[in-house]
Amino acid sequence: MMTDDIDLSASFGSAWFPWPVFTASGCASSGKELAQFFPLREIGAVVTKSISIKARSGRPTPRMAETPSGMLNSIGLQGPGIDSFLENDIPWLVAQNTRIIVSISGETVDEFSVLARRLRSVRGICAVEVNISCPNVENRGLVFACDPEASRSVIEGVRRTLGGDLPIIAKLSPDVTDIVHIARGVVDAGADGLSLINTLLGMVINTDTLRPHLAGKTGGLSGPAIRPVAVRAVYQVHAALPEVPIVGMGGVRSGRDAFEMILAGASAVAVGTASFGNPRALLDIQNELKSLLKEKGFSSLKEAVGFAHRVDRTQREVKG
Ligand code: RRO
Repeated sequence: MMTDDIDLSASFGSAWFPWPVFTASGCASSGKELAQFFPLREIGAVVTKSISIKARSGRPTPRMAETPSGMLNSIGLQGPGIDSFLENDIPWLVAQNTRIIVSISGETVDEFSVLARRLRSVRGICAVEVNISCPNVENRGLVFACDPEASRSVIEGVRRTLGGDLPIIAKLSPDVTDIVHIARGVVDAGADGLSLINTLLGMVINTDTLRPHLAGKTGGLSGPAIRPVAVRAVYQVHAALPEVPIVGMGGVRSGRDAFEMILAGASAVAVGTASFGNPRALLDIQNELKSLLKEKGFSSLKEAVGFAHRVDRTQREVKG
């Protein structure tokens, strides 16, 4: 259990989180499995698997492939659909006394708004993550986050639907030429924060069968292999939009990795792939991050956010 002698809290719009480590959407479903290993209230938030309007069985198998320092997934938005999610998952999560960020995914701008409308009056939700960057869709035209106009339209629609009720965190793709341009657009459209980054589009070919390993052919690359890409994205976006809070994610598996994200400009960190190997990874990372912050002389996490951008680093350079 963490003590509160150092302020590790993070805010996204009107949502406040006492701890900075969140589940990465898709890697912990609605948290039931992780709850066997630690109380979910001890992490910052559970970010749910992106939910669609209708139940989806996802892509055909195989849906996973190992890669050097990472993995590919081709899940294809498997999930129960919003009705069942609101009936079963949300009440369970509320009972865990944790903070809930609901991730939503639609195939059209309208579908995102429909999902937002369903969430508007649900008690116990802190924020909505708008996943406009799933790589495992029918065609690249559906990856809204690869197109500045499409990204804006989705966020504008969700903002209009939600009014001022719930903070919006837009989840972006690294598979773009200029992520800062996309980030600016969604912030202008009403996003309160950003989740950086979703997985990178990748592929593995099986040299025995001579065919793509994944039934869906391509998949999303996650794990330590993508961490430098994530750190770069967080750094670039924080440099351009220093007031916009970022959930940094991509290959974080230690407190030191999380610290790197914070120094790049993240206000919170999400952990996904690492929890497959170590279900307690989120808590371990949170505890290690806290120790590192103290060791480097920070009295709060906020003080360290974006520290790598500062030119007057002399004091801590002496310490570290
Ligand atoms: O379900 C998925 O295949 C998936 C999603 Br929605 C996403 O946002 N990112 C990813 O790697 N996989």
